[in-house]
Amino acid sequence: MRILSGTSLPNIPWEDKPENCTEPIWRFSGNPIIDRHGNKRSNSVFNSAVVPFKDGFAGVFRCDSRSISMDLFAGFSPDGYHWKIEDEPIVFQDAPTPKEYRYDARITMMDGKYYVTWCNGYHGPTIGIAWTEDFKTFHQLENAFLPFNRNGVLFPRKINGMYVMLSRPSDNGHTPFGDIFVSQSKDLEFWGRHRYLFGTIKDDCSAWQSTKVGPGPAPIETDEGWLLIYHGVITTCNGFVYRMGTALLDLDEPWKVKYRSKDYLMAPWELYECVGDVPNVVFPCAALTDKDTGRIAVYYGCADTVTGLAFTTLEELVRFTKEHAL
Ligand code: BMA
Repeated sequence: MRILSGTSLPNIPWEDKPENCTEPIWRFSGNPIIDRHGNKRSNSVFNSAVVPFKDGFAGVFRCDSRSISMDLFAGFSPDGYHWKIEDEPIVFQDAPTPKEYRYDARITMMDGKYYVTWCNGYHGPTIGIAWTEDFKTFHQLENAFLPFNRNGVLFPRKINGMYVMLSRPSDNGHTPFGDIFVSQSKDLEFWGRHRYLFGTIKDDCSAWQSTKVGPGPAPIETDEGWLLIYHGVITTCNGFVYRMGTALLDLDEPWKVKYRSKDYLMAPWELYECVGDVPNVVFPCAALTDKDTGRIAVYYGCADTVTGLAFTTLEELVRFTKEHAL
């Protein structure tokens, strides 16, 4: 079992699995790694993306302000645990549409550039795309889709000559539905060949993903297929509850699902995941990988308030996905 994309990352944040742990993924003992006071005016820091950058790490962070506006901020870290987030939001160059709100970034490394995708306000939520080489200057491209759409996530390489992106068409509110689609583009501007990937499971064989599902971090290329970590939502008498699941997709035709988890991978169990501005949310947006060891570090938003880190391996996730498949 091997990770095919990405690089060696000997400095990946890591803690060994605790001896008494029987889960396929385990939380960093120092969680949350970023509290709500991540920068000068932040009310909360969550649903953020990080990547290896130079000798350390860089990221694009969702910091909701104390007036409760949503925007994206660059941040840097020497070790992946301690983050310095800028106080001023990212200014996107050549933005094709006026700035409204921005949230829930993902970052994909491709052809020496870092591509950022996020939920971009334009008469409702849609998918914004930009690229940067230094996390200082960001060049914005056209929005990928018509509103309403959320959770735009790029694959880390072209597939059969095409850029490929996952997304989740939505509504202009708190969307009580949602299936994942795969779209293709020759130039990162015009998107088409939309294919259905997978949707909700309505019966109680997998009720944690009965309301909506959405892609998380950029898919990880492995010799078992594209490994996708995603979020699944159920509607309860207390509102939505967000959990994580996994799937393995065909490498050449990534709209074909090989396996998809029936049980959830991770659920809001810890206090900082259950108590916050939006209770009971774990929302994965980034995964660092080390090609040599198969180690994976997942960054996820906790209760729409703080940022958590969890550890797993390729072997754990593939075994989990296959053994607990639908
Ligand atoms: C979604 C987005 C996410 C958020 C989630 C739970 O619609 O707003 O940013 O984490 O709801 O509140």
